[in-house]
Amino acid sequence: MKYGYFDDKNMEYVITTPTTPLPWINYLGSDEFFSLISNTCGGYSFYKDAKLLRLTRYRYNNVPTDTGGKYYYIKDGDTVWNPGWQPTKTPLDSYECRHGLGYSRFHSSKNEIEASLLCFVPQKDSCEINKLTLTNKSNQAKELTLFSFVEWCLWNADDDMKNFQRNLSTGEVEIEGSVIYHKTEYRERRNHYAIFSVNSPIDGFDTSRDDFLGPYRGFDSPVAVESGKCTGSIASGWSPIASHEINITLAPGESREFIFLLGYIENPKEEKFTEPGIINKARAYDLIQRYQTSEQVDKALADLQEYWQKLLSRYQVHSANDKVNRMVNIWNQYQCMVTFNMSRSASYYESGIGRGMGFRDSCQDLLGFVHLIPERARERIIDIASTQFEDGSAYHQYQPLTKRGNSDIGSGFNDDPLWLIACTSAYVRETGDTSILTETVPFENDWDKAAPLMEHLKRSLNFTITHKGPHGLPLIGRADWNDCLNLNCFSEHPGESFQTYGPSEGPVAESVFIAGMFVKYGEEYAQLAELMGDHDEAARARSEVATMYNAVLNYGWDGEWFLRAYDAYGNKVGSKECEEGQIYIEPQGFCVLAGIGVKEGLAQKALKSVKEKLDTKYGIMILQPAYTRYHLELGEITSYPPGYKENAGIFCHNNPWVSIAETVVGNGNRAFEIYSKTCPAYVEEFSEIHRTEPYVYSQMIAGADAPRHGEAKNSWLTGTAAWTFVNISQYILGLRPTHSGLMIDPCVPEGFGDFCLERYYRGTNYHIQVKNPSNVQKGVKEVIVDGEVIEGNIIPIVDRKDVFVEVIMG
Ligand code: BGC
Ligand code: IFM
Repeated sequence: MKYGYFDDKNMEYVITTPTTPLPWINYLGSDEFFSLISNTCGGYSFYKDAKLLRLTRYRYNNVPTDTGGKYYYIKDGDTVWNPGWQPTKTPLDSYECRHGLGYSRFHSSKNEIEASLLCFVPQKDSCEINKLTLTNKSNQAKELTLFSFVEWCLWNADDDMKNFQRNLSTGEVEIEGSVIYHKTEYRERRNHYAIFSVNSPIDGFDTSRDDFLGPYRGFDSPVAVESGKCTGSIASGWSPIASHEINITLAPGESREFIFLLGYIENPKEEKFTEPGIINKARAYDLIQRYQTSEQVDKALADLQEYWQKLLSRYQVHSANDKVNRMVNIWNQYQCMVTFNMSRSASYYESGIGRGMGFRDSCQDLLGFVHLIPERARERIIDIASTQFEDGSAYHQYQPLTKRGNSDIGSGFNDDPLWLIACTSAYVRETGDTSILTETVPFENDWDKAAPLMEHLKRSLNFTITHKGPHGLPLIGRADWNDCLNLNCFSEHPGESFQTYGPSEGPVAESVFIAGMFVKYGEEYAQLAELMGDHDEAARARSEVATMYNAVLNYGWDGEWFLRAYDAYGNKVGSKECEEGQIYIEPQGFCVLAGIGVKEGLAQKALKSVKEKLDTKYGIMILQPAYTRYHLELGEITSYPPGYKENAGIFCHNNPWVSIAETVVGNGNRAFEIYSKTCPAYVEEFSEIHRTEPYVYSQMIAGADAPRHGEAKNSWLTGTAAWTFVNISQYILGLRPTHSGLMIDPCVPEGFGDFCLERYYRGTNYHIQVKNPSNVQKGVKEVIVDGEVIEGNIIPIVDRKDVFVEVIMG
């Protein structure tokens, strides 16, 4: 069952009922000012950092769900309704929500009044624009009262939820004309404030939540709205809000438009404070002036749409498969941008106050983003590397505003260092910009400890080399990619369970997954060393890779599949010898995509085992059999009920690894089958089971052991976005950036047909036509570049604006 449909022409998902199984959200903003907005106008806004600079309040865990947002109440006689249905939930005569790229639109109607609400964050300004148009479709004049509503968050969203003894006394506002200023904290030299304004005269306002709502009332029944009149309250402590009241008369057929603006204003550091508590409004005036008219707003929206069009044009496919086209050309790339911006900080499943930017997460997000805005990817790599420790290990997370490592969480996830090689390699293959490798980057944000980025990568590599266990496999530390596989949590060092031990000192848990990563990214590191002319270093890395490869073959193979790990006692994890958790997906996917066991015939076996033991109609599960009881020696993974999350859920993130692995062994049918099982455009058909947004990936789908098999959770912020884009764009459609050009090596299902790719790469537009006359799954017979047949399948880098390529598979 569907709750809407894709409008590919407008690059929108159109939701046709407000009662979707879960809130279906969109992200507004792509640089510094962001808003989350649901299909019923729920959500919140923040500047740069969802924890530290939160503009509006949102309550997770609320009942009913998704309460709190930017609301417009329309009072038409005794009827009060909202264009987004919530919070009054007055039944609407019509409703539609269109989530587009960086904007959302609502069209709804009630009693012959039509409302159209457009919400977006313009490109260049730190604000969200809400343009509301009301039209009288009846043949009588209508008297309406419009009320706007936002609830301010007192900036630090974490403190805002906890520190009531202080916060209920700090709130301050100011009103001037139609502009409501939120000034809490201004007097303590924060030098920032927020505004909520409208481009028309107002007939009233409220800034105290209690006065607007009335005692014991919720957002669904504000007393001010019910009585048709704001109270003119000036918030002093408690909970400041901003609400405008506008009385409107609409003649039959008449429309009126209102432009609301929620803005963040920060005075530059060097600017002296005026009197305490007196804000400098000049910047607010300036900002408001830029969005006074419909023309200004329409122009800003058109600029935003053009921006997206241009960005997405960097990779486009035209094939006979509409679902692939839609995901590749629009939604998958869009989600990659959102994950790049948010990492794992703010979604409807990440509260914005918990996790900031993940080291591992951000490195992976970059793999799906780097072709869009390489300059921002470059900056991000430097930021991430700046949090690395001198020994190559890394803070697991950092805060976006301060860009400092999070010492509460610390380090010890032993896969982290290698992801830095992965993203740097992707960046250099995309751009050819080797200058990043010589750029001086601090360790732990301390410029007294700084070294060229290439040295950071070397330390990443060496961290694995110097942290191996008795089987010559990498020590897992606190965990590897699988955060919940905590093999050292039961150790000889109670109370110190999160340390990374050397083999002689204590626990010896080892990870086959990190070994797979080392083989892949060790080779990519060697290529970077070669680019830098350091052939000895490349040879050293390759010899370490060969050693690791052999360690995997000797100690990481279980007979029919790759082992997952050795626990702290040296016992196998993910082996047929185990009672539960006999096979895990991660090493099958990663070892094979790294090329391990392909020539030995083990890769094919491992993939066969995945199909037999882990596959379901909704995707591939992370492990089987699910753990039915808690295992102290395995940690958090066994804390989940069977079928959820890391305990046998379908962890979407590693499905593309297996799909890529299938392309490595040339199995296009299976690679595509895996791709399509979790692909939103396919999953849309059964949205009532899947429940999360059908236009983006979720982190997890409940596995076969779960009562709600097929139900997804944790939509939007997941490495699935980047890895799926890598899979479909680079491996299935097969266009892969290398240091010497674009490799074309598709691996498609039978019957996929011919297709075209448009790719902007290193200053050139490549127009690539792939023909598959013999309907093969893999294999390139001929590549013709601007009329000339070339050797091999790497389309060279040229100094021309356009290059036309014909590729014949066979
Ligand atoms: C959570 C896991 C989650 C992981 C993500 C853990 O603390 O319990 O469920 O997947 O963090 O980093
Ligand atoms: O790898 C992690 C990721 O960093 C955060 N989400 C869960 C994944 C698997 O544990």
